[in-house]
Amino acid sequence: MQSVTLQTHNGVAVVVVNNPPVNALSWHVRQGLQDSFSAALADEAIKAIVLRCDGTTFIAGADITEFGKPPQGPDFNSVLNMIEASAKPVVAAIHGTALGGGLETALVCHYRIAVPSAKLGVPEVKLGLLPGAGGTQRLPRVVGIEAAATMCSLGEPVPAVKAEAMGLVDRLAGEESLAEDAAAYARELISAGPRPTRERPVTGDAAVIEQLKTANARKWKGFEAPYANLACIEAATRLPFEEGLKFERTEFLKLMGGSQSAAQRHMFFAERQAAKIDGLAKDLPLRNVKKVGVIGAGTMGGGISMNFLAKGIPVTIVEMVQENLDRGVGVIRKNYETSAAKGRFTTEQVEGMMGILTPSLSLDDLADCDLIIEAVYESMDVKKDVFGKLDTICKPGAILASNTSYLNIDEIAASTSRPQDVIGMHFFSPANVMKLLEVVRGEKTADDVLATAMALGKKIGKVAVVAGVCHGFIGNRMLSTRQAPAMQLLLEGATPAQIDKVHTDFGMPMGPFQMSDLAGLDIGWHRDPSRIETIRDALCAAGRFGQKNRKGFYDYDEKRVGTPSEEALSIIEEFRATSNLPKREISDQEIVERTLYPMVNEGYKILEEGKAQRASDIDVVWIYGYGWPIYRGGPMFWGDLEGAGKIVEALERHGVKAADSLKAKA
Ligand code: T1G
Repeated sequence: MQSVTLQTHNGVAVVVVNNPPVNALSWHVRQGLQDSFSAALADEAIKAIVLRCDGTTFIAGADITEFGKPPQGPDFNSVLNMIEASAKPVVAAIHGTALGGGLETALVCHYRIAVPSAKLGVPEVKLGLLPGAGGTQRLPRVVGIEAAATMCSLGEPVPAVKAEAMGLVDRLAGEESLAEDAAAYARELISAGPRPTRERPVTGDAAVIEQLKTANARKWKGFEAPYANLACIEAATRLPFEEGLKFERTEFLKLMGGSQSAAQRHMFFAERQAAKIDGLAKDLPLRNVKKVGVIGAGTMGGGISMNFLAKGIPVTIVEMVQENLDRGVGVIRKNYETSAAKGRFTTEQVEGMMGILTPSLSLDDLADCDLIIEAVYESMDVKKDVFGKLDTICKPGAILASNTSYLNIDEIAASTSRPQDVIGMHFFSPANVMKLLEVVRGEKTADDVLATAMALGKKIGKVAVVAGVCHGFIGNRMLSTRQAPAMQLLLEGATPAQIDKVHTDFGMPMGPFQMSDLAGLDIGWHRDPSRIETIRDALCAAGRFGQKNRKGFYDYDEKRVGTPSEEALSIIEEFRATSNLPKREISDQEIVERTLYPMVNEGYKILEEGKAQRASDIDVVWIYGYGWPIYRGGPMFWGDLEGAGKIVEALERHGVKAADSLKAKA
């Protein structure tokens, strides 16, 4: 199949790229562009050239699958320089998403025409990269420093209408007449005189560069690429074009050769791979979910409901007590109104979403729902009781899902006469914010139920991952392997702040003790202050429950900002003394080995037991469920970078049994 074809219509050449699914600039596309433009430039009869794409989108970037492999086909920059040097006007006709190398290709065309629905952007920063084909030098010359710096460092696309206002697009085409409008525009340009060249001046105020750094300091903590992008923009403000290109090239190669880009590119594909269910026919008919029932209007039930309402899917939310139902509905409205105040929704949209929420005090009102998700108290007895009732109430074919975070889905399914319709849909708190959804496949879960839950997860904006039935599924099971050693390290002399700092320096949003304070130390506490068997017991006995009452491992101010607590440290010290363990200096490296390596080890066990489909799914769970720094690529990717041998040696030195598959890798 020809990736690029050249057609000519009375004096105007049309170069058409056709490389599904996103017209990536694979080597054969670059070859085709080079051949087609050479031919068009050499043909006297051709007076102007249009570059456009078949399929759903204009070129969406370099072919990421080619990175890290030996280069093939013509060099991207040489193809771009040929286009830009053309003596004949070249028009880029844009639809879909002109991204990365795609936008860079459009930038070397002299003019750009786009349909209103198109988007243009340079998302390379999200891959730990920067536009490496002149984008950081051409953009500031077309749209000015402010827009170029923002586009490159944040990586968000710009809608065509805004792009036209910014001068990134010269003309808007009819939504259905791009090809014709582009050809007409090209014909117009034949006699339009000199074309814009790369030597345009860079305009705008470079102050935006520091402003972006200040505004995004937290978000960019640990990341290299945003700063490299801004360095290139800054270079464009003071270097001649050719020098700027060289600067950009150097910065690009630094990023391309680094571990952060490798990690973020790994995650680009990992996130897409997670949506695939091995062994299932791709076109399996899904169950139609038009109406959702949610049981429980607490934090989870409310958050879960919001995901569906925001996508226009009606929800019936059921509580047992009017007061709890009213509170839950009130929290949903308040959350939407808060988002509306930030401009995320209009008030009409808020009313629209609230309008398709039906509060109820009776499970019977779930009879016509296609999917019911229970988010009731985390007790097997309670869940079995609820599923038993659902079995009699819900219509045949309804999907019965539990939001349990670790209980056995098979056991829950056994309390119904339809285990094939039972599945786990484990949302992460806050459920309307966190992107991860663990879809827990029971022994008897039907394939179409699994496929429907995964597709629905994507539809409501989640990153869904298939998990097998085991205690804690994937994420919480690995999390628990970190908690015990973290507590043990306190007994041996480390402080909560030291251990948490190792984790936040690593790039986690918070460490084990900050997380415990957030969740609440009294979760699962036996409530007997005289029974003190663990450090948590000791803290709870002293009334230190965590953020909820502003004292846990840390003290918290009214903004919930934590600071080390003398009282907590003395309680820990007192408890530590009863364990007659000698107090010793503990290195940060030992904390990594004893709290992060066991998580990698557990990931290998999860794969051995078939509770995750692939290692990259485990990475997806940790990045989208727990905020693992994406520039490290997830626990399994990071474990490979650390080295299996190094991990096995450390685990065994600390008395932890290494998984067979991890040892085999070592
Ligand atoms: N290269 C290779 N494959 C790609 C690809 C790419 N750039 N983009 C998407 N795919 C695959 C993807 O893996 C999936 O494969 C299928 O296409 C559909 O993707 C020099 C160095 C364009 C908005 O970062 O943002 O240019 O799973 O599921 O939801 O300066 O894909 O079907 O086998 O995402 O409709 C810069 C990345 C590259 C854009 C479409 N460009 N892509 O979204 O489909 S670096 C990007 C996207 C660069 C230059 C630099 C999205 C999309 P499969 P999809 P979608």
